This record gives sequence, structure tokens and C-alpha cells, in this order.
Amino acid sequence: MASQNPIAAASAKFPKPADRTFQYGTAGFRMKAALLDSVVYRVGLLAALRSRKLNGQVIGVIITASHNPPDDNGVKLVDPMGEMLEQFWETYATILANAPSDQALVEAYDKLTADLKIDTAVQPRVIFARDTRASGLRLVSALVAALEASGTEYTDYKLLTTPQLHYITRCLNTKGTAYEYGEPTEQGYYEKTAASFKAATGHKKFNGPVTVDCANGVGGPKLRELIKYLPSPSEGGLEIKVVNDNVVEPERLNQQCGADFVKTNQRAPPSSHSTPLARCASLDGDADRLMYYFVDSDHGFHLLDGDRIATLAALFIGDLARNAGLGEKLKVGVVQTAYANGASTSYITQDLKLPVVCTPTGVKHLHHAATKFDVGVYFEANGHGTVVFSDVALKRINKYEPQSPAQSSSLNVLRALTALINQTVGDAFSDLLLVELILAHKSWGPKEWDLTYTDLPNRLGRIEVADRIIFKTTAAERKLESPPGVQAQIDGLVGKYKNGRSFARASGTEDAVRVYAEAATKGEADDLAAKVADVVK
Ligand code: 16G
Repeated sequence: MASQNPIAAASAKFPKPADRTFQYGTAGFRMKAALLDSVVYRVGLLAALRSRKLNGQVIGVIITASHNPPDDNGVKLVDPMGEMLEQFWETYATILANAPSDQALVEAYDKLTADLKIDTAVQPRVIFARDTRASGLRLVSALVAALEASGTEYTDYKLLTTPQLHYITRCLNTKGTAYEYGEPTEQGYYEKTAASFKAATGHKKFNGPVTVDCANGVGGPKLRELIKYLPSPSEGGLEIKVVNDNVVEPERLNQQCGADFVKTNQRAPPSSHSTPLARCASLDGDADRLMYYFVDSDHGFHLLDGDRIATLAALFIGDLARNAGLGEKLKVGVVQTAYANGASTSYITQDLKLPVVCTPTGVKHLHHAATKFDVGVYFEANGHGTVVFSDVALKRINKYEPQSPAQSSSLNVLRALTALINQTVGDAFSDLLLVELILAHKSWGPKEWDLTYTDLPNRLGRIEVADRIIFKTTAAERKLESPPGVQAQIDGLVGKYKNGRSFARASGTEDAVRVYAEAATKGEADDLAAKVADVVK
């Protein structure tokens, strides 16, 4: 009987590994690609349910494992406005992924349909894309099987960066409405990004090229495509040198390059031959994170991470709003996580005089908190982030009548920024262009940017523990409430260090606990991290 149900019949081709329990986490499902076929099939079913529940709005599915090694892969759902899947549905994803048999899967699917009062007459619509991993195509076939078994109308956008798929999802769902976001195509994405970059840059000059390490991932070919739409260097445009864009050998993805390599190792990719003060940037494997860095004349390495991008963006947008005459009418705020360097937080609150909110790790938390401001700047230290403008802010910016030529020119830049910045999710391309145009407006090189404040020395460690689940946090992951007594020990240690701060939290993506520590000197930060690690072990 079971094989007559199309969902069960197709599921039989993608059996669930018996000894595995899956969980939809901060980054969707992510693991060794060999384990993912059943998971992707079931995510396809969930996408169909989600689209039906939302009256046939388009749901996005992206197959990527971002900065993870080439043998991994992952799958994530994108909600209609291009945001992350609503948190409650993560539980449903987990239920479907763990149904022990094809028949149990059908029962779980039918039960969700009934419990969520889903109208089965609604035509579900799903779009999907993937990064350059070798396993991507195989996983796409599992996804397509689910979409066909559930009667879903679908479009395969093939290779895209994650932010591009978020963009297209939002465009499709807003087309023909007052909130139309853009042309729902890859070309539409390039055209919108390039036009707004050109408008926001005006006649400002770029101080030399920027070299972009594309992690040997999908960002390479897509950045080369975007460049075709930008003004060329001979027309006064920005020169972007693309490196590490080998996608022919997928095993090179994220190897010795990319944003995560640079952030974790606090050094440039070994292949980098950057000259002093030259601007360098690294993307991650699906181009949703961005790191900047440079070397100075004594070849010291300087990292300009997500905190730096956030502070630069907040400084520039705050100034623009004031200069446009909208200072009182636009509440600009910054959202960070516990990993943000304490010096960046002090700079934002004391020098920029802007409010800072701290949330747990994971883009969905930051994004949500950022939408509470008129203009919310959010970045994780790892380089994932963007700026979101509320509907009220957009109306004010678009309707405001400037009172002077100076106000008018600031307002024009601000308007262009609202189109340049990908508001659905952190996007390394639009973040890169944002940084570049800010530096051009300020006539700053990386050194001037770096000098805005001095990072507190810090150390991030990864500790393997018997059971990471017992590590439960509170206060946006800055304190441990369990195991009992551990936080008191950490507090006792922190108190002994000048400018000391430290926290421990269970990783959401790896079987480990992460320990972060910062202090007045590098030696003290290392020492504090080691002592806190001993407490956690
Ligand atoms: C995921 C998150 C990222 C977060 C990281 C933390 C998204 C799209 N990605 O990659 O934001 O920084 O997990 O990893 O939300 P951890 O829990 O292992 O430290």
C-alpha cells in the first residue's frame, strides 16, 4: 500500500540512515554530504507545506554548506520576504527529517498538514539553487523528487550565491505589490546592485583596487558576472581583482582561503601576495560573509572583520541621515553578538552615540532585532550581516524634501544605499560595495578605517566536551546558567584581568563548546581563554 503513495514511493529512493538523528539548527541542516539525501528530500516536502500554508507564496531552498569543508553540504529554507525560515517551522523540519520510515514520513507529513490546517488545494511554489559543491547536483535530484511527489511547481536557479536566492525569493513574492523588491532574476540582481552602487558612489574616486578572495566557491563566477555590470576602472569605476575562484576543482573550496580561514587564523590566505595598505577581502563558500584585511609596511596583518564593517556602516549612515536633515527622524541602531569585540561596542555607544543590542549567535536573531530600529545595522564578527531599513524609514527617506543642496546630496546617497544593501540577508557582494563606496566618500584607506578604534586582544577556543547539551546560556549567550557553578568560576577568573571578558557557549554547528576571551593584552587574553577552557572541560 505504502508504495502507492507518491511521497512514500519517492522517499524509498532516499532512505533515512537508521542511526542518525537530524536537527534543523542555526544554519539549517548541515553535515557530511553523503548523509543528506533523505534530509533534502524531506526538506522539499516541508517547503511544499510551507508554501501551501502561506497561500502559495514562493519558498526558497538553498543547498550549501557555506564555509564548511568541501565534503559537507547543507540545506536551508528561505521564507517569502527572503528571511530565514520561521523558527517554529524548524521543529517541523526536524520532525520530518527524523521520521524512521517512508510510511512514518507520510504519516508525519499528513499530520502536519492536518495540525497546521493546510489547504491542500493551494498550489505550492518553490525555487532553489545550490553552491559549487560536487554533491550539489545529487542533492538537487532528491529535492526535485520531493517537489514532484508533493505536486509543487518549482524553478531550478542552478548555481547562485545564498543571498542571490534570498533576493529572488523576495522579488517573486513582492512582484506587482507596493513593496516590489526588484526583477526576480540573477540579471535583475546585478542590475539593481550595479545601478545603486553607481548612484551611491557619485563622482567619488576609489583609491586603488580591492582584491577579493572568493574561497574557490560560487562567489567567484558570480562576482565576475557582477563586475560586468559595474562601471569599468577606465570609466573611474572600482577595480575588483578576483582571486581564488577555482570552481573546476570543488575540493579546493574553502581550503586555505575564504572568510572563515582569515577570521579563524587571523591571517591572509597563503596565496595572498598583497602589498602594504592594499585592500583585500575574502568571501565564504556561498558569499554571505565578508572579511577585510591589509598588511602594513612591516607586514603586520590587520583584520577588519564584521565588527569593523558594522561600525563603518553605522558611522556613515548616521552621518548621512544627519546631513540629509533626517537625524531626528531615523533611529539608527546596531545589533551584535557576544563575539563582538568590546572595543567596537564602546566605540558605537560612546563615540557614535548609537544604541547597541546584543542577541544570541545566528543571523535570524540579529536580523529580527535589527528590524526594531528604523535603520538596523547588524553584523556578526564572522562577517555576516547587513543593514535593514524599516518601512517607515523607507517612506521618510523617499518622501523627504531636502532643504539645501547639501541635504539633497546626502539624501541621494542614502536613497541609493537602501537599494544597494541586500535587506533580505547578509550579502558579501553588497557589503563589499558598501564598504568600498564609504571608503571612497571618506577618502580613507584601510589604515584610516582601522584607526577608528583599537580592538581588544582576544582569543577564541574550541573545546571538546563529553556532552555539550548541558551548557545552557542566558543573557544572549554571555552567561552560563548550567552546569551549576561554572559561571561563578568564570566570573572569578575574569575579575582578575584588566578589561577581561569571557564566555562559553555550546556550538550550534559542531560538537564542541566555544570559549571566547578578551583582555588588555594578547598574553592575558590567551591566559584567560585557557583558564576558562579548563573550567569548561
Ligand atoms: C551559522 C550561522 C552563523 C553563526 C554560526 C555560529 C546563519 C545563516 N549562520 O553558521 O550566523 O555565526 O552558525 O556557529 O545563521 P557556532 O554555533 O558553531 O558557533
